[in-house]
Amino acid sequence: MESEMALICTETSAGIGSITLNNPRKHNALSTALIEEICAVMEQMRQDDVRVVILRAPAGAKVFSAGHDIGELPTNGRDPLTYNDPLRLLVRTIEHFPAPVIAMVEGSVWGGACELVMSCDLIVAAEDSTFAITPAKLGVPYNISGIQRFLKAGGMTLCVEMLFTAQPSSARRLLDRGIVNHAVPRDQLEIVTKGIAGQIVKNSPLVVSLLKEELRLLSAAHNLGPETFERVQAMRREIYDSEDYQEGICAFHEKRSPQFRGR
Ligand code: YXS
Repeated sequence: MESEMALICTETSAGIGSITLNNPRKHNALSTALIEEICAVMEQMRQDDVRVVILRAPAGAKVFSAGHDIGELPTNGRDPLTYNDPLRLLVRTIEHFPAPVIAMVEGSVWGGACELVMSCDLIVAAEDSTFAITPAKLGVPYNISGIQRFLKAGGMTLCVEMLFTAQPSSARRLLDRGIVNHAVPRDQLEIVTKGIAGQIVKNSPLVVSLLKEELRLLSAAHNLGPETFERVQAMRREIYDSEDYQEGICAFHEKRSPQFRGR
């Protein structure tokens, strides 16, 4: 069964649900509208007892997703990445979905879309795809649970370099670091992904769902104490109240490099 919403395409067949990001005009930027469509269709797939979900971009996509919709980042002194930010709701929806979600990645992945992909249970990537975590380039004070997710997926060494440089890393490098499950030629991407999905669908959905929740709970790193959390939030507030944050977003819209002044 196929259906077409404004910003995504979906299909469900033989227990496998497929969600294709389809807003090429904005390179699948993770706008509130696009995220609401994904969450709505995942709720339907949950009710339909779908046993695996594949999250993908159209075949041949140059950009998998350009990340958070920069036009939706608030510039009036509000926290740009609060608990109820749409992207945060989406990564929690994926992590709490009662069946595995596989990110089938081709093209370039930017910013919050890297967190989206890393919140999935498995990642099958085209070997020429790239991943760039960009808060430092845009002046965005990324939120704690997002950094924890990157750290859990990639480990400190790679995270430090990807976060501090904001430069793209290859799927092959992420494969070497165990972030990506498979890095394959583009023309193998769909067959490898659907092969894995097909193996999962044959297994007990109750056990697979239990395993997913057990793994999520056991892998959750230790949580910060309240005082530490508040201290980091105060540090983040200084940044989203800063001139540099305004400059990062303004520079993107003016299509120029930002001139950060550290204030
Ligand atoms: O100028 P028009 O109206 O045609 O629109 C352009 C871009 O402004 C728009 N667009 C976006 N709009 C909102 N949010 C975005 N993330 C975004 N990315 C792109 O799409 C139209 C075509 O883009 P254009 O002309 O740049 O295409 P291109 O082929 O030359 O370059 C493709 C990209 C993806 C390399 C380029 O668009 C780009 O660098 N996009 C921004 C990638 C990025 O830094 N994303 C991080 C978003 S912020 C985020 O995720 C977190 C908050 S954080 O930064 O903390 O990680």
